[in-house]
Amino acid sequence: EEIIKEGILLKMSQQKKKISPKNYKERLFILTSQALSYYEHEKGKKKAKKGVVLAERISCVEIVEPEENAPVQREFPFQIAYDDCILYLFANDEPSRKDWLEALMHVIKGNAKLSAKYHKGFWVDGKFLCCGQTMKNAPGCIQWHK
Ligand code: 4IP
Repeated sequence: EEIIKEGILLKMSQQKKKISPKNYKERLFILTSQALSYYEHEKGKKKAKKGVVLAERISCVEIVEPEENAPVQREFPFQIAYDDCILYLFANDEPSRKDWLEALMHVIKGNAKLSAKYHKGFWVDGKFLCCGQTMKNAPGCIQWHK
């Protein structure tokens, strides 16, 4: 499978379980036309696979409003919404975030069910900072200009 984009990004734990910790891990991300996969790495060298998001399941890719007083490594967040999950990733700078969003858009543009709306804010402590909804899969609150 041809690699469209590859690079190291910080990710927030997806907190799929109620008791999941909220933490941040640096992972090597690899995007193909089929999927976004992430791996542990050692100085950029690919190690164990930690997860995968299938391209066809993705409904939205957009920036997120950074948290207040975000540490430098979390100033450029973006989100990948799929199934009932949101994967939050953090680029090093604005150009890198823009590149990732463009590459992801390219891969998902043909998807049948891209969302009309999304959430500008993070989902933290059981609710969205933007709209206060408490379900992680709550419909987006503002228009997504794809
Ligand atoms: C883990 O924390 C890692 O952050 C996982 O990320 C994450 O899985 C887990 O979230 C979280 O519990 P510990 O390493 O402290 O156990 P990674 O897979 O990149 O190592 P995700 O789903 O974010 O990949 P849960 O909710 O999936 O358990």
